Amino acid sequence: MTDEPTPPAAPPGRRHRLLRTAGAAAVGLASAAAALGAGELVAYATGAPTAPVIAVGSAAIDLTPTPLKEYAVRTFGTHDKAVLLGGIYLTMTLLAALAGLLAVRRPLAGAAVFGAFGALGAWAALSRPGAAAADCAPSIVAGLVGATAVLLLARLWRRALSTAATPRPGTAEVGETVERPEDTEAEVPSPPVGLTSRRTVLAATAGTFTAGALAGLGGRALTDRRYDVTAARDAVRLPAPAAPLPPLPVAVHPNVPGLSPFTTPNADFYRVDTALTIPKIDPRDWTLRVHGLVDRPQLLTFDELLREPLEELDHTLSCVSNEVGGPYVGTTRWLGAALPALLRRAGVRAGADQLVGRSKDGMTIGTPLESVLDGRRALLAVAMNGEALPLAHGFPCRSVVPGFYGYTSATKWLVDLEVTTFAAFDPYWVRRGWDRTGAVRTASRIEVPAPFAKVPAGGVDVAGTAWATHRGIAAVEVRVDEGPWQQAELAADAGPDLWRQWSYRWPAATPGTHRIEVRATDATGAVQPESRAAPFPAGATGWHSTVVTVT
Ligand SMILES: Nc1nc2c(c(=O)[nH]1)N[C@H]1C(S)=C(S)[C@@H](COP(=O)(O)O)O[C@H]1N2
Ligand SMILES: [Mo]
Repeated sequence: MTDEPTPPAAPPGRRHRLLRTAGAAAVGLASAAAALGAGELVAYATGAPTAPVIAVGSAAIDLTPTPLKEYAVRTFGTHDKAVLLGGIYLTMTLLAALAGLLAVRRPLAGAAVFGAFGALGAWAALSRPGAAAADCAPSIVAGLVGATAVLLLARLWRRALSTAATPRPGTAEVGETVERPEDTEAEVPSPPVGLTSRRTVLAATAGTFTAGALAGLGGRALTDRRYDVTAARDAVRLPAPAAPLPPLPVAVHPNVPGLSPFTTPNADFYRVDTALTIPKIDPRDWTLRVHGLVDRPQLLTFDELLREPLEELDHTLSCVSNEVGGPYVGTTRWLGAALPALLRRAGVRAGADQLVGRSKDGMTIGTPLESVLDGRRALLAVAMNGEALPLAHGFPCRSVVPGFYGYTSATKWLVDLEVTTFAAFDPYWVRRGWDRTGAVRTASRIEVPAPFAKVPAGGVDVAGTAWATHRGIAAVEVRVDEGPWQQAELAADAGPDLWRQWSYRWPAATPGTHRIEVRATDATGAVQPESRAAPFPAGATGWHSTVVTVT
């Protein structure tokens, strides 16, 4: 046992100041909870995208400069939205605490912070494409509730402090600090001594916080339920295709363990979009407007769309943001109405060269019109892999045009098609510097062996996928440690709109670390270039490689 002296107790003044700071921060946090809770409740009437945090987050996504957005997609992948929302909540927590500190000294200034927040949210909600005037209501109510809460709580707080600062004989409990006059902030005018106890103000602060949190969670749950369309999706009866495709031949897959399946299950299909909340569209309310440079504008309901002769299309969709070797690519069997037939019915006028799809949430995606009409199979898709489109993949209808990255062809939650010109309109991503054509670049990736795998010497199965959507893959080559290129064996060809899987049996003789590289040749004879390009602005280039250890 050491004989240490007991440390001196913290001077009562400092402990008191600490408590006072924490309390003031709590006043700010409770007011913020009340504000957000009120906002979520009002969003029940105006829809989930109008809730303050979602509105601000959506505006933030649209305002994020392209390099930062690329960084976020690269670093956080499909978790980028969770990271953004987490960042917003964290920032708001800090600012709310600061607003509380401000409010106990200058109540009106604290209230003004909440007013400013409300105004920011209102502006964000009104700036969303297709916003209605009422969409600012959740944020305005949130601002007012936050400002009121902080005024009331700060007042209680100041009363409690001044009560404590003026001890009456016998009122201080054992161990309770009695504030000395020099601790009182000079700028705080002493309100009249009331009977407000610390217990009252703590209860009021905690109560406000709890009520706000419950209102927020409850409001969000109610809103989700009110706009839920899963039942409507389950009720969709998909008509049989007019000309069904035969099943894909088994031989499209080299049957190497660990290689991804040829057709991507819906649940594993990559998701890339800017939607913080998935647009909820009831097919009974859905219409598709076709207009612009056409002779006969069209308006289709979902029932009318389903009465069109439906076609199946096996197709590999990929994202321009996919890095070399990356996961943002998938293959599916779409079902939908022929897009070229619909455009012909509308009567495309001479001079038009761009087809712009608009989504319910205001995304705009532009495709070269001549490609849509050049004989390729382009669809207004309603199903993937025999199921109505999953909500995250565009229910009830999206466009699909083989040969183009998603950002120039595959509008999810599609509600409007405009025939126009490239000169007249820049879609969302083009305005942010991306290539306006967005044709898929040839890509290939090694999936087996896994990176840094340890493999026994002998015959090692190397396998992967390659795609040059709408051109098709003619060859895949593999080389080890920059030796001579070897032809990989291509699995069966299911058509140019699909990826092609490949395998190569590598006679791995030398133990140690080896680097395997892959490159593909598309059906035009163009070999994938070695030079690395980042996804921005027209898609990544370069050879994928993987490092393995032979034991
Ligand atoms: N409404 C809407 N449609 C969209 C997008 C979007 O952000 N909003 N992203 C596009 C992009 S960049 C890609 S790669 C594909 C991805 O489709 P998926 O999420 O079904 O895989 O959708 C496209 N369609
Ligand atoms: Mo994309």
